[in-house]
Amino acid sequence: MRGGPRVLGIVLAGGEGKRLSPLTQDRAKPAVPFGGNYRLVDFVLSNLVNADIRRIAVLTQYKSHSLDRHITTTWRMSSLLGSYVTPVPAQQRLGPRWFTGSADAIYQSLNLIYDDRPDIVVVFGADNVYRMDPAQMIEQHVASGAGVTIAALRVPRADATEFGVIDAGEDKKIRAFLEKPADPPGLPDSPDESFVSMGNYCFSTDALLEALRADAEDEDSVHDMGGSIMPMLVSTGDAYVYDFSTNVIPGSTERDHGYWRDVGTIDSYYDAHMDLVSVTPVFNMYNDKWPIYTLPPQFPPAKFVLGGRAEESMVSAGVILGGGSVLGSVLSPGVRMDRSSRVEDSVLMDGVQIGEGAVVRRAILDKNVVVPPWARIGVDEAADRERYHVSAGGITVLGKGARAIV
Ligand code: ADQ
Repeated sequence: MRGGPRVLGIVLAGGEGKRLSPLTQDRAKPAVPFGGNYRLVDFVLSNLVNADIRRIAVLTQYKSHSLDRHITTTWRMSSLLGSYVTPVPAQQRLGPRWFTGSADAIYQSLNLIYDDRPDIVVVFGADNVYRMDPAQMIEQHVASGAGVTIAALRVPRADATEFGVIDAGEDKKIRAFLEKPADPPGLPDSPDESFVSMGNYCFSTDALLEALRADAEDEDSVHDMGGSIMPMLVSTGDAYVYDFSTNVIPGSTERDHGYWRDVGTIDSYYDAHMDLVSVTPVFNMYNDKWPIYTLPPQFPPAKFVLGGRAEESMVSAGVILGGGSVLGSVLSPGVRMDRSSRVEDSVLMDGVQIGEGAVVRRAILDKNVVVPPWARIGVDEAADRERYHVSAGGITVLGKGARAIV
């Protein structure tokens, strides 16, 4: 942030993302492709970079190869200007053990903070789809003198069991923080909603260092940001809440104001894509006043021949529709479709091939999946359940490189 405090960004990107399996079978959750061209981690990195936070460490651990490759190729910054986005793998700096939790990931990487000497450290998760201007949260943090400020939003109370639930006063001071409670408390003005943490934190450097050191000495701790560090800082009266609904994004409208999605399950990941291809999506990927950056592969433009057509869909570069038809779907770079094939309400990742006469409905096909001629996916749910992964919501998923059965 120009002229303001010196800010270091730490992005927690070591999550395993079990509930997104098979999409996370051989990649970390932040590396899961999204919206044709992007990976999930591009959202948080774009948010930070758009706010002029350009010194960022991305802490990785689980199956990090494709995440690491994506960050080093896409997010190369000019070191001449003192900017960097660097993936930091778990290095066992403090002995022969991997990160035991997200707080331990930062504790084991404290050298990054010592080297950078920031005034403020923003610690953000890497798994969510949203636009946020972190500078507005930092401004509140500095003005309040808090040790930590936690970004939060309202969700239906029934969904709050998956989150850190916050009870805050009018003065924004957090009175209680319950990590993933079985019975989340509702809000006084809205009993069916809870105020939950987005997993994005803004720390004064000293408060972060002190909390991490105390946590490291506690043998009973699970060394988790939400499970250990937040309750500790709340108990010392040092934690404040930042209400995400007050965050203003240039070019955003009433429709997508406050949009934030945890795409942690196949069904939520699928629904977020169906929103993108709807006629009036809630989330506007095309808002170029707050761009979401990535580096798409080099491909010629999409090509439609032999009657190939697409409606209500996003079609990336390098796609060739050689006679097939597409409705309500996202086609990533390099997808091929042959004569008389049909794809509806589906997400096709890079290099998927759809053979002549094949039908694909309500499906997610990971990279390089091959659907041979006349195969059927998403047509007979019982048959799909025997052959493929089918989500609770009935979405058929084929993992990377799989070949559909005819
Ligand atoms: P969860 O998302 O369940 O809850 P977690 O699994 O720790 O928490 O993931 C948070 C972020 O940390 C993710 O970006 C993940 O990739 C990363 N991460 C997890 N383990 C890591 C490790 N060992 N090393 C590096 N990175 C790691 C959290 C908070 C809740 C909050 C929700 C909002 O704990 O309070 O409500 O995020 O989604």
